[in-house]
Amino acid sequence: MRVVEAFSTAYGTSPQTVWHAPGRVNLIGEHTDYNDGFVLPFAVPWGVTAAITPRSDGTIRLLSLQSPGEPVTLASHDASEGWTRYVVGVFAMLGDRVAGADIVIDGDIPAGAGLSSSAALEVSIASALNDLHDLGMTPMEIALLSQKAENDFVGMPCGIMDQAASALCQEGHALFLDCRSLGSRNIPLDLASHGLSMLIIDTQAHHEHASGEYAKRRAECESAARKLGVPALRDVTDLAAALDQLQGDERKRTMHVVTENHRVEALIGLLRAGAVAEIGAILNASHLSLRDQYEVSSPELDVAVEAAIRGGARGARMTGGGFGGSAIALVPLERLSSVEEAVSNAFAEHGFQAPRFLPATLAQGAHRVA
Ligand code: GAF
Repeated sequence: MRVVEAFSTAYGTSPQTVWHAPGRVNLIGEHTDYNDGFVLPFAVPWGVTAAITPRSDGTIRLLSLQSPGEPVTLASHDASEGWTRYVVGVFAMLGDRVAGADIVIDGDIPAGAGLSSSAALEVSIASALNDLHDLGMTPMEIALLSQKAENDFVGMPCGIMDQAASALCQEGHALFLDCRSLGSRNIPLDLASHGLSMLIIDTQAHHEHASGEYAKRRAECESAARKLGVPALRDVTDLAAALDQLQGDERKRTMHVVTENHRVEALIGLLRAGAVAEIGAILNASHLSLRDQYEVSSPELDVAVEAAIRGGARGARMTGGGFGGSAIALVPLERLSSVEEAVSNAFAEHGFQAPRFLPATLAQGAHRVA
C-alpha cells in the first residue's frame, strides 16, 4: 500500500495502524441535518487513508501524498491553515487523551466535488487514534467528535450528516439517520439489480461564498423555529399554519426543510416497496425545492439536473451543501452514455467547464485496512 511505503520513507518505521474513511453522496435529506431532521447518505468508493503511529511529545508530523514534500510539524493544539486544520482539530477535540502522532495521508476524493473530503479526513484520523489509544469511541461518537472539530476548530457550522456517513455507512446500503435521536438504520439499495446506476456529475464549479451562505441558511432556520415556538424545524407539524406566521426567506427555508423531511420518508417507503426507479420523481422534487425555496443550487447544478433528465435519467438532484459541487442522477444502465452526452453538450452550450462523471457505488464506512 503506497501510504505505508510513504510512511516508512518519511519516518523510517512502519505505521502502527492504517484506517480508511470514505466521502459521501447524499441520496436525499438536504439541509435537514442541522434542523434535527432526516438524511439518507451513502459512502462513496473514494476517501482518505491515514497511516499513523502515536508520539508522546505533543507533536504532530503530517505528510499528505497529495502535497508531496517534507512532513509538516505542528503542535497538537496549534491553530493551523488549510487542510491541516481538519487533522489538528481532531487532536484538539481529543485533548489530553492523545499526545501527538506521525501521520501520512492519501486521498482520492475528487477535489472540490462536494463529496465530503473534509469529513473523510477527520473520521480517518479520529478512527485511527481511537484504535491506537483504545479510546472505546463508537462510530457515532467518532462522527460527533469529528463534527465538533469542524464546528469549533475549523469554524464551519456543519451538521452531523457527512461525518456520520463516513463513520457509519455499510457497503451496499444507504444510511437513514435521525439527526435528533442519532438513531440510524442501514437501508439496502441494490441499484444494478433494478437495471439502474447512480451517476455523480461533478460540475467542477464551486462558489467561493458557499460557507458564508451555509451559515446564513442555518441562522434563518433557527430564527424561523424560534418564531414558530418549536425547538427545530423538524417539529413543524402544520406546514400551512407555520407558513402563515413567516415571511420572505424564512418562509421559503421552512417550506424546504419540512417537505424535504417528508421526501426522505417517502423515498424510503418506495425503496421498501421495491419501487426503486420511482424514487426519481422524489429526487427531482428535492432539487426544485433546493433551487427555489432553499436557494442553494447554482447554474451548473441546474443545467446538470435538467440535461440528465432530458438524456434519460429517472431523476436527478444536487447533492450536499450546494453552490457548486456535484449532482446525482438515477440512470437506467442503458441510458448512461446518453445522459453523459446530454450533460456534456449542455455544459458546452452554456460555456461551462466540462463536467466529470463518476459512477457511484455504495461503499463501506470507516474501517481499518492495515
Ligand atoms: C454540508 C454539511 F456539511 C452537512 O452537514 C449538510 O448540512 C449538507 O451540507 C447539506 O445537507 O455537506
